[in-house]
Amino acid sequence: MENIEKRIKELEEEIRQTPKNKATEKHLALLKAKLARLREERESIKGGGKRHLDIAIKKRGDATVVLIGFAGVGKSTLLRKLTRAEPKVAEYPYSTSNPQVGMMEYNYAKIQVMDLPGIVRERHSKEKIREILSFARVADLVLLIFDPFTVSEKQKIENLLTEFNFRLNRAKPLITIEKRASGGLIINKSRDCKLSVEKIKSLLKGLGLHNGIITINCDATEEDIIDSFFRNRIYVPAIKILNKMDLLSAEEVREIKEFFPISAEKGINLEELKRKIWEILELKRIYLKPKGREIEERPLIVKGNPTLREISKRIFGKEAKKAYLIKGRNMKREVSLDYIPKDKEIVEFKI
Ligand SMILES: Nc1nc2c(ncn2[C@@H]2O[C@H](COP(=O)(O)OP(=O)(O)OP(=O)(O)O)[C@@H](O)[C@H]2O)c(=O)[nH]1
Ligand SMILES: [Mg+2]
Repeated sequence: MENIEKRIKELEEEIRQTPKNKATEKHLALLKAKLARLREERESIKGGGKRHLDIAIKKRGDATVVLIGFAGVGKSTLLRKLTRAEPKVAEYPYSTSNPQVGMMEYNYAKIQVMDLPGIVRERHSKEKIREILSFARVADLVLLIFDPFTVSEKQKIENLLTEFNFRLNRAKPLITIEKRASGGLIINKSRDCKLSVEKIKSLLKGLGLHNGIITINCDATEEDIIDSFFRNRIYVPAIKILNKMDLLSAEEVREIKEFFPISAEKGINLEELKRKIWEILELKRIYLKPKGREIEERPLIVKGNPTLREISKRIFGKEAKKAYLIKGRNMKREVSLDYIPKDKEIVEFKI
């Protein structure tokens, strides 16, 4: 372990001291990739260590939203307001020591909300922070909560999340890396990719890959290639929230851009927040009409853009023969099973 630590320090130093220009680009890519590999190795050794929070939380409901933030910003207060859960809320920080969950009902969807212990840099070890954040691996959406006292430190939380492999609000890069036993490195890249073949090869060598096929179908960065190699990165959407907006003037709230302002305690903007959560989660209500009967009262909740074929398999365990959209009384139109229904559409299946 000490040895890895030492090599990491040496590499960091070498990267710092290398001038950044055209001539050194390739070498820097190699060093960066080597560093990423060592860091990964260090994590895998530490990951096997003892656990502090000995609990497991099952994913339930139609989607899971996780609240992350420094201690005392109001995460537990927000959980109480969004769900019927009653976690401890206290004036002193670090009041939540284990993850708490509640279920939020919105548009008939059941959205699991998970409140995590507040992160405190000075008080928590890296291992502890890793452990807290590891609960967010199941998240379909992360809410990064700040208050007026911590908003200037947003970068710290973002850096920690990046360090522990979260990639917020970023699409997964279209890169595949196939390892081979021999044959050297074969690079297939689309026009979008502006990295030179030489640089890509340096990165892969730094990662310890000397034989394989890499296919890049996006405007990839060096980090994207490193990320794709390790395969353990979590691509998840996030909303940055400024809580306790009641403590600020309207003018001050406006100045804090890119944050969604709320007051959990005073209940300000919470309906708007729920709507935003619903939109980002890409949830849809599909109303089913059994043949010859009334439309079912509770819709089926689906995530993303499934086709009618996929939906019929999910509810009947097999593919429907036909599907119809119902538009008002006596208005029934047959649609293809490849049709992707929109929110609130009414569907009748023939099975
Ligand atoms: N003024 C104001 N105070 C709030 C608001 N939301 C929460 N608080 C207060 O902030 C304090 C901390 O709230 P918690 O919900 O316990 O915060 P937490 O983020 O869960 O804290 P830890 O579990 O310690 O990380 C409490 O005194 C809350 O009453 C808000 O919208 N406005
Ligand atoms: Mg709490």
